[in-house]
Amino acid sequence: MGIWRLKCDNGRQWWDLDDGSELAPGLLEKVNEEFDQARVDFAENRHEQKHSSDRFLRILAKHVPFLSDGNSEEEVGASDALPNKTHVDETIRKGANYLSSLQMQDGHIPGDYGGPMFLLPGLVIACYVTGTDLGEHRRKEMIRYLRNHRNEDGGFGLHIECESTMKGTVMNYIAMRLLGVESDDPDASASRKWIHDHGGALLAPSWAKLWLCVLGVHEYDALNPVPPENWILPYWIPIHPGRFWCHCRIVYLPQSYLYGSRAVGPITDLVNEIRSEIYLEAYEDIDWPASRGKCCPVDEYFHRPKVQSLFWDAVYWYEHSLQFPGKQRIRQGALNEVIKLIKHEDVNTDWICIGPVNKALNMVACWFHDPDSEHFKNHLPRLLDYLWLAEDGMKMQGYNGSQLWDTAFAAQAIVQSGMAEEFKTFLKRAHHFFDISQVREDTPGGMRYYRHISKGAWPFSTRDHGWPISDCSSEGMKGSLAVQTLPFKCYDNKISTERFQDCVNVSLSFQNPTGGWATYELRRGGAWLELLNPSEVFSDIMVDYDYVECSSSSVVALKEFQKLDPGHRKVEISTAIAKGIKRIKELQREDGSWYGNWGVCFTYGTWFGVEALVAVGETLDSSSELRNACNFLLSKLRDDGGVGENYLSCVNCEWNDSEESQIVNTAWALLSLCKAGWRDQEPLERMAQFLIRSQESSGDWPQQLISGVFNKTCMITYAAYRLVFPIWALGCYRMRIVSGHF
Ligand code: LAN
Repeated sequence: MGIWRLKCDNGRQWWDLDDGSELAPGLLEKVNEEFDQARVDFAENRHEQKHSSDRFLRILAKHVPFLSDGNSEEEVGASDALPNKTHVDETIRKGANYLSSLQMQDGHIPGDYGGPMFLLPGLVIACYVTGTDLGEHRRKEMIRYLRNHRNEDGGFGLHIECESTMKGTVMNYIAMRLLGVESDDPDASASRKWIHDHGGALLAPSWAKLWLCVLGVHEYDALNPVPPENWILPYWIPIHPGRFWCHCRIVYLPQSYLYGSRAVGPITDLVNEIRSEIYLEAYEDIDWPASRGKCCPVDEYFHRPKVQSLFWDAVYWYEHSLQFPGKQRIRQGALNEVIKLIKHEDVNTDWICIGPVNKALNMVACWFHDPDSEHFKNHLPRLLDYLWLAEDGMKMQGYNGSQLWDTAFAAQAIVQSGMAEEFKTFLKRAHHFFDISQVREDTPGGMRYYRHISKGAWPFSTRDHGWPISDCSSEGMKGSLAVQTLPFKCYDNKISTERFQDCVNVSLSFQNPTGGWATYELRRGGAWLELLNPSEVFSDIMVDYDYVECSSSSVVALKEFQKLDPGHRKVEISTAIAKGIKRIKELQREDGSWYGNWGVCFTYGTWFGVEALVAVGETLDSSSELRNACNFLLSKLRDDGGVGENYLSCVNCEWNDSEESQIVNTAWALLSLCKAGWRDQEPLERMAQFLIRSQESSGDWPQQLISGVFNKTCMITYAAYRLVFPIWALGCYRMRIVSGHF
């Protein structure tokens, strides 16, 4: 018997099974007993509470502290009691102590970043095809995860809270089978039945079909082509993939390699069995070309417009019917270019890759290119960076973690509560993490590899990953500045003004001519490109749009920077801020809210909108936008003092009430109202009471509904939000009271 431990190295985090030999006698058994109890509790309740609560992390934090000198804070004695009797201080203190107990050696806050249900199968297929063995202990936990997240109707959704879809079900059925679940196992039988009842795997969406082809359970003739030749078109052509949103282009990059070389893994007995299991007809009798472009209606969020179908007809004709001398040579040239781009991405992310989808695809593409190469082998250790263990099993995360993002929020939350002095050890460690995570160089080759500059940026996860993001850079800068400008010294290594200037340089370079900020790059193409969005299940993936979150973080960070170094690029920064605010106001909806693109949903977007307006000095008296935003939030307040929306807000782009009030939504709303300076204390006090009441005795808050999203349809877990945002909101509420605001 071993013990699962969370390991960490400069932001890199991974779960491993240890022998636990250094632990006190009996501890290993105790921890494993608690793990088992957490597993049983989850499994028993899995159809009601689909979200795991990171209980393994809690159990470890309690029994085997992550820091060798312990994670507890030095006691400084209680600060002055507040004028009202709300226990605000106590709640914050307990929450922040619990938060400190989670902090890792390098200063980052770890947490579950799972949620999407289409990622683990990609990794499982990649491992199967390439003959990679991640070990029995991981295989077992992955099967547990799949069994736990099968819906009652037998299928799997796109994410943990989603109703069953063909994509989710086919991919996860195959994953189960490859991991060793027999075809007559009850879970496997139930999901196979779902597939059959809904028309069979011929109706799987396009990204799933590509994986099926690689595994050898689907035929490439049935795909809309993904020709690698796109990559050797001149860049001025508007459909050059270098113009697409980085995630989109970088997913289609390895896809085009696999498609262009018709890569198929070894056809084993198991592959033959799967062939016979997932279709309504015998594999040999299927008319593959006739199924091209078909998709199960339950999966279809984005309905393919006619113009796109015509486009695919033309490309299919090029691929299959047009013959001319040199066609093969062009293909080979394109494949060479594509593998060069894939390797550039691998090397410059230290083989982490920008995200989970291209991680698995790149790995498999490199294996087909040269299975014995060092380059391929370098992919293997980095697989572990994506795997997270919790009581629901082992999952593949949406990124290699959310380390920088969560830590930057956590630091700001504590500083803004006015209780920084009590938590200076925590803040000092967090600052260390900011220091080591800033990206210090541009990627070599720059635009030759379609890469924007990155020197000075902060990433979402770790420096090794290194892709710059507008709002992560800004939150990284805000977090660092918040700690570094405290009235007492709270850092070992000061981040120099030049390094902040580098960050400002990236930030300014990210601003679109519209005045808004997108995610990783400037917007490089027209919104009309969305007509060619080939993925049936995701929306808004073709180009990088202006987002309220990215724009707001950027504006606020620039404003903060001005306080540090007012003379630096003074006019440029002021102009950027003014244009940014204008754009943020354009993005506001009539009802006063902002749509949240990366969090669920309107409470999230509105929090960012409000932060930006407040940062530039707008007030409730001067700004109708701010008043409207506050009125919107207050209109959602319920009798219990909470606010709550569920993920359908993101999908339908309109407010959708959750059954229960949500801690995270309430925290965003309270935070916004406090920042905006709302003067009537009564509703704020009710919200604060809701948060205080909801806290658990450990200091943590319960995990409720999923709170992150991407591309409108897929939800993603932010485990730290349930802890960081109540602390932050109560902290700001506290400061309102302390400053006699009400
Ligand atoms: C993320 C995670 C972080 C997120 C924020 C920084 C919170 C946001 O403000 C900007 C967008 C960003 C960087 C973001 C974009 C989309 C990502 C990368 C993800 C949600 C994590 C996973 C997702 C990625 C696209 C998943 C793979 C799926 C595809 C459709 C390619």
